[in-house]
Amino acid sequence: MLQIFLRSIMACTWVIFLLLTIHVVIAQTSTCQQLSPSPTLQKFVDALPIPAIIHIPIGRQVTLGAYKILQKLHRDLPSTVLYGYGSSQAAATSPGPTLRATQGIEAYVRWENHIKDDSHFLPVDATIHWANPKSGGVPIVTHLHGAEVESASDGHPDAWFTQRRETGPRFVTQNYVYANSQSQTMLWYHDHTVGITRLNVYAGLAGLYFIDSPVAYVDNLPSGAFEVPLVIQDKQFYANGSLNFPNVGDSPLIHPVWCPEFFGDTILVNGKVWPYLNVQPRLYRFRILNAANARFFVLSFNNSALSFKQIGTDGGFLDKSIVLSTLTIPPAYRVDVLVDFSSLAPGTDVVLTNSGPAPFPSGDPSQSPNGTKVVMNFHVISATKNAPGASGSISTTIFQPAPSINLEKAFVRKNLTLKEFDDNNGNPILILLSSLSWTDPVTETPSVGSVEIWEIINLTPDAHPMHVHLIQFRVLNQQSFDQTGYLNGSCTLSLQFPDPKSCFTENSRQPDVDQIGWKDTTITWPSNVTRLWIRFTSQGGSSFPFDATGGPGYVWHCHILDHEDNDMMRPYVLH
Ligand SMILES: *[C@@H]1O[C@H](CO)[C@@H](O)[C@H](O)[C@H]1NC(C)=O
Ligand SMILES: *[C@@H]1O[C@H](CO)[C@@H](O)[C@H](O)[C@H]1NC(C)=O
Ligand SMILES: *[C@@H]1O[C@H](CO)[C@@H](O)[C@H](O)[C@H]1NC(C)=O
Ligand SMILES: *[C@@H]1O[C@H](CO)[C@@H](O)[C@H](O)[C@H]1NC(C)=O
Ligand SMILES: *[C@@H]1O[C@H](CO)[C@@H](O)[C@H](O)[C@H]1NC(C)=O
Ligand SMILES: *[C@@H]1O[C@H](CO)[C@@H](O)[C@H](O)[C@H]1NC(C)=O
Ligand SMILES: [Cu+2]
Repeated sequence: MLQIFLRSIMACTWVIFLLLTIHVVIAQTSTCQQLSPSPTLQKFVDALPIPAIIHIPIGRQVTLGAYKILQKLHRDLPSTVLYGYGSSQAAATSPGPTLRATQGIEAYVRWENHIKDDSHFLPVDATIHWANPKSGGVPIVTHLHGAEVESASDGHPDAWFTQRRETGPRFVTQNYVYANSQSQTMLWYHDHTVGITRLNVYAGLAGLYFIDSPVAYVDNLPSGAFEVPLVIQDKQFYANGSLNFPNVGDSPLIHPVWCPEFFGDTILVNGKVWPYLNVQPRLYRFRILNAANARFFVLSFNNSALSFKQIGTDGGFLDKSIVLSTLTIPPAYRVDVLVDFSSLAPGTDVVLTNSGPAPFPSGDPSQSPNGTKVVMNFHVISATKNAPGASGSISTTIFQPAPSINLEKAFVRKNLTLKEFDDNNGNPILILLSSLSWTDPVTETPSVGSVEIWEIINLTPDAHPMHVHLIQFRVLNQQSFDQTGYLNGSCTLSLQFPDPKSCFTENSRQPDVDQIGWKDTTITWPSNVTRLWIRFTSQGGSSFPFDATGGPGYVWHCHILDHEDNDMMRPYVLH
């Protein structure tokens, strides 16, 4: 299949001179990443905004459109052109409004495209397989990340549509139905258009979606003003406020525009640059989302009196809470944490810091300038009221029991490699799953109700946050192997450690703390096999309340958006 891909690009004669080699050395500093620095902006001068909330009414459709907007992202930065979601042009924001649905009750959302631009305001790379509408305009299609949903409503990358009413080859409808048949949790919606997801999300097309449970699983959890969503992103700006994004690739003969990973020098939370939040000396619940294109955040406080008590992850509550001093949050992860400010005197400032290397985990210091090490400030003020949840007395025991995992009947998919292909200078030109490109025939065809183990074999130097649509999975384990030996054929992954012919260098290990619980996205570490336990049923084990075999099908992909756009995505369909 790779040969087919190569044959198709060989049609361009200049590529013949190109030798594709597997990445063995760290790529030289890329030209992609030498953007002019953002203007200097004072930190903690803007209050943290909270996106507007839309409660999806039972039985009635909500309409959300994508619009071109101007938004003030910092006190001293001129307004920025963005694409945002909203129920009208005037209401559109980035992040978009937070949708709140009820567990067990279908929600109806009509997605519209009101972006009238002739072409994208960010640089499209036409050498990447992308939507490329004949009549121009900006295609969009919205995916609800982590949702248990029929595929016609999943935001398939080829189900895009433009303001000019052109539609992609797998378009079915703009009227989506969300089953809300999974656990209570925080999902997020974002654009998923083939080949320009990185541009549409960077332009602003993302927002939160809660599935609220009528049952309180845990008593005394902070709510209302004390339950705060934090959507974290990195961006880079020109002095005039416009978004800066790479427009010359590292391998310009192959991809004139595309860059392997975008890292911005400025951190935004809920659409404001380095904001502050006034907090009372009490317990808070933060619902954190990493909505960055490629940056992994590793969060901590600059005050050892504080820690994170993690109670939930992508797919809902954890089995039991975990106290952590750092939170590792790759792109698309959600983390549900409690933070107790009650020991801090009014007037205290606590900074939420980031020490995540970029790229992850090797780290190129030039991609983590000082500004990226600061996320936001919490300014402690006097307590004004004593609402429920003010104390730290939250249960630490079972929140949501783990499923019983029976491996006997599980089908094991062994060939799911992540592989990077570089040019002569060691610059990545594409990264593939199972050495297949997006347009190759479907190879993952699980049956409804079956259980599979997906063994993801990372043959690249980077960690990739892998995401599977439709289901919540569990990370079973992970296991290091000798990548060089595997690639030169001197050992095999079909034999287990400690066989001398085995590439494995250890027994399998338990998931890392960021991989525990119900996940729809997980880190897959370099030179590791990461095994996912996937049950193709509703999260609780019963059947899907919709036909999961119909419609355009689903996808699985890397959630570094620059990778996803350049073929690190594969279709999958259920039977
Ligand atoms: C903002 O500045 C950049 C860099 O100088 C320029 O390319 C861009 O056209 C400007 N945008 C606007 C809206 O003026
Ligand atoms: C954390 O940073 C804030 C803002 O710079 C500062 O006021 C505070 O003293 C720092 N906390 C500690 C414990 O150093
Ligand atoms: C970044 O922060 C370090 C440590 O605080 C400081 O030494 C360095 O000068 C800063 N770099 C820039 C470019 O401001
Ligand atoms: C994995 O790929 C190898 C070589 O292409 C093939 O022989 C094997 O059958 C594949 N295994 C699975 C489980 O698909
Ligand atoms: C496998 O992943 C772990 C993190 O879980 C990492 O520390 C280790 O270095 C990786 N193994 C190899 C061989 O790189
Ligand atoms: C293959 O890689 C291993 C390292 O794992 C090395 O020891 C061995 O010499 C290599 N063999 C060849 C033929 O390159
Ligand atoms: Cu990736």
